[in-house]
Amino acid sequence: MRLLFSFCLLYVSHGGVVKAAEVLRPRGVPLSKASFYDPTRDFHCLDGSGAIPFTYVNDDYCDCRDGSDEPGTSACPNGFFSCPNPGHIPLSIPSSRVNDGICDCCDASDEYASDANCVDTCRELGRAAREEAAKQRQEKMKGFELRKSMIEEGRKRKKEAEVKIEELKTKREEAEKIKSEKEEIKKIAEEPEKQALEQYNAIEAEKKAQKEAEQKAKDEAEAREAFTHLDNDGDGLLTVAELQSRQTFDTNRDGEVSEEEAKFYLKLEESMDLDSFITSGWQMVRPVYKYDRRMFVPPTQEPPSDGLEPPPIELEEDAEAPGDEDTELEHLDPELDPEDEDEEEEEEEEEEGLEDDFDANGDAEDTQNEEEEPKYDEETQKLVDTANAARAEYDEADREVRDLVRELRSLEETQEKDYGPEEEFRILEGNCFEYSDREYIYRLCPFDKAIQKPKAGHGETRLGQWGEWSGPETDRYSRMMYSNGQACWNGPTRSADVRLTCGTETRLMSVTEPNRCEYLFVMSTPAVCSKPEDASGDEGFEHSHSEL
Ligand code: MAN
Repeated sequence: MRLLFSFCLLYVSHGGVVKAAEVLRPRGVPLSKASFYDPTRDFHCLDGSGAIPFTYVNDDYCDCRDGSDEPGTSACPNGFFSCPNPGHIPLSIPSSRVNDGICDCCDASDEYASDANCVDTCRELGRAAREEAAKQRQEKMKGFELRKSMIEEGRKRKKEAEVKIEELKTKREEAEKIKSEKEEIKKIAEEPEKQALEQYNAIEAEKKAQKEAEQKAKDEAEAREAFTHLDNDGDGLLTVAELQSRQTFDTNRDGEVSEEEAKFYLKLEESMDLDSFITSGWQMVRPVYKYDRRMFVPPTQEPPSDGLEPPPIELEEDAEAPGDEDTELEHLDPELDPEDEDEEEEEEEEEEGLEDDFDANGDAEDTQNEEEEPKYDEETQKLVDTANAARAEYDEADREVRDLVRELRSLEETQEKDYGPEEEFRILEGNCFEYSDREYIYRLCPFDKAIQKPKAGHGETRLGQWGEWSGPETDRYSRMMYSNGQACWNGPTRSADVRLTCGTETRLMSVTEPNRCEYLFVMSTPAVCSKPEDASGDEGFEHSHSEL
């Protein structure tokens, strides 16, 4: 049996001095376990499963259950071989790879008894790895420096916001004071205005009621007069025959008043008494009756205005040949009021001598439709103006208070957010970062929202609103959760998990959707860069990892 030893050089740091040392240990034993392999004593299996003479170590026969007696051979299926890899990082490989013809260790130590022509590449690989590590360390250091300025800026902004909040509070107090003063002035101005308006409205209502009563009496008198005129036999009843005796009611202009035509004006009854005529009959009879009467005004009086349109029934019939189907009575519904509002107004205006309101083309001028502002007497108007001015000033003061309250609330909400233990994330607020993949543009606005926008147009989809820091307990500020996004079809509401990694700029590195409607954003930012563990220089790399 032959012990397979390898001589290994080790750099040890002692009192800050680095010097080389030789450590003799069996093949495949890592430096950290060298002390367990003492050739002057029996070997104790590392799992405590037994002890064997030291000569049994690496004798190509597996004695220990954990394979620790065969670190340099492939005898134990569960053993491990350590490549010393001088110039690079030591590597542990399963012992089954020892002498299997494949080069696993960069120093070729795993293929000491095979035909594989392994070449030692550890120095080149080690140099490249050290260069890469140094580069990364520099980046990390740069990120760490940037983080410091983010902290500084974040703290500055926090202070500024605090100052601003105090300023706004003072302003709000002043604005509230002004508002209550204006409210008082408004109340004082509104009291006499209210009284004057009540008085004014009472007078107006009275005038209106009076006018209406007069109008009603006038209408009634007209109705009575017409009734008397139409009631040929003076028996107090208008009959079908009486109406048939008057061409006025020949609605379809066929030369005779049919029973149907006559009944239409009697609400489909045989006759109508004076009371019914006043309350409902006159309303239907009036347009044709008045039009007809006007046709017979004596020539000395002004003929009906050329431009004055007859009531619609008459007009249609005038324009069409007698017996025209459209004028047949079946189209007339006694429930329908043959006289519409405009016609009524027209009549009244005529009677009141307002014909001048019709222009040369016979069109009514707009004046009648204009809603006129109520005209108050001078004193009431003055009170209304004063109250209006006071209301306007109060509204302005009220708006001022509301604006300040809104601004204050939004600032206070910002202050309540957790921008990291050292305010390092605060400056990200108000900025948005984008990432594009084949199909979508993703936008992350830290402490606000995450958005997905299809490149093919359409609207944006809300993936989530700022929720909380969601990293593990030991590293809470490494992940952000944006939740309560738009509901997913037949699924949960969308959410975005944002993982933060150290980088020299804040940017989105990738966005994926590992589960439907659950998005994973990876964002680099200096805000999470910690101080590199060993920033003293390249040697540090060798101190901890290299065996020469
Ligand atoms: C949209 C996008 C996708 C999502 C589906 C779910 O197409 O928001 O990311 O997976 O909806 O229906």
